[in-house]
Amino acid sequence: MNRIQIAIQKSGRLADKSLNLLERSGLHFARSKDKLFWYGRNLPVDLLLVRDDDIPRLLVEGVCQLGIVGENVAEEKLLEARQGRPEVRLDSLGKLDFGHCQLKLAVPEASNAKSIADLAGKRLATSYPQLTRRFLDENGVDADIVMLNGAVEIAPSLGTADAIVDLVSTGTTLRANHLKAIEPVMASQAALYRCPQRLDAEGEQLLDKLLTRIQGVQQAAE
Ligand code: PRT
Ligand code: ZN
Repeated sequence: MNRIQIAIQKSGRLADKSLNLLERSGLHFARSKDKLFWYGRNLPVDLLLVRDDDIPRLLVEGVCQLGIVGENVAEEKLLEARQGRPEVRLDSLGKLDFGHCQLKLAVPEASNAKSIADLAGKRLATSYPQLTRRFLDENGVDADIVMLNGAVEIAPSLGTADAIVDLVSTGTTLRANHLKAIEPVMASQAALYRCPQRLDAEGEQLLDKLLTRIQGVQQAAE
């Protein structure tokens, strides 16, 4: 049978907890310091260490069969992929109870805006243009989206945006930049996803076994 590849974040907020969950589920890998690929020692299951943004595509294309990524990233990338290919899917196998955060709409402390409706015709800076567009559409509001890959929270003080849609966990970053959250856009946490393609019988059996083990570790932690 073919080996199963699991994609996790190489470094960042989800990296350690993702690896830890897999190791506690009984997977042992031959670690290599710089490489992106760790070979599975005890099961035909290997690890791919990548940027979180790449994980949804690796799954959609079936390069990896399992992946751990924030729901915010999975949903954003899925909406993006669906523009060209409406049939694209990504199957969630469950939330993992770490990496909790909220995508929120925030405005300068001095702003009078109370909701998204007050931002009609304004500019919203975000790294999540798809989720932001969907939020605008759901609320029947038209506004311009300014896509930024980083430093979104300084856009209002630079004058490049009137509001931001960004991830918040403690709220420290918003406060430090004299911003206040006015509406939640999406709650997110790390989740386990699988590729939409069906594997051969042996592969599906191995996926089931892994899932059972991961759920066991999750329940033990509760
Ligand atoms: O290099 P790579 O592309 O893999 O990593 P990355 O820099 O894109 O992502 P990373 O490691 O920062 O975040 C990975 C995932 O962690 C995110 O996609 C979320 O699912 C989750 N997560 C949880 C967060 C936060 N909490 C979070 N607070 N991601 C980012 N933040 C940032 C936020 O963007 C803001 O700048 O932290 C700041 C706000 O934090 P507070 O505590 O000040 O509110
Ligand atoms: Zn990223």
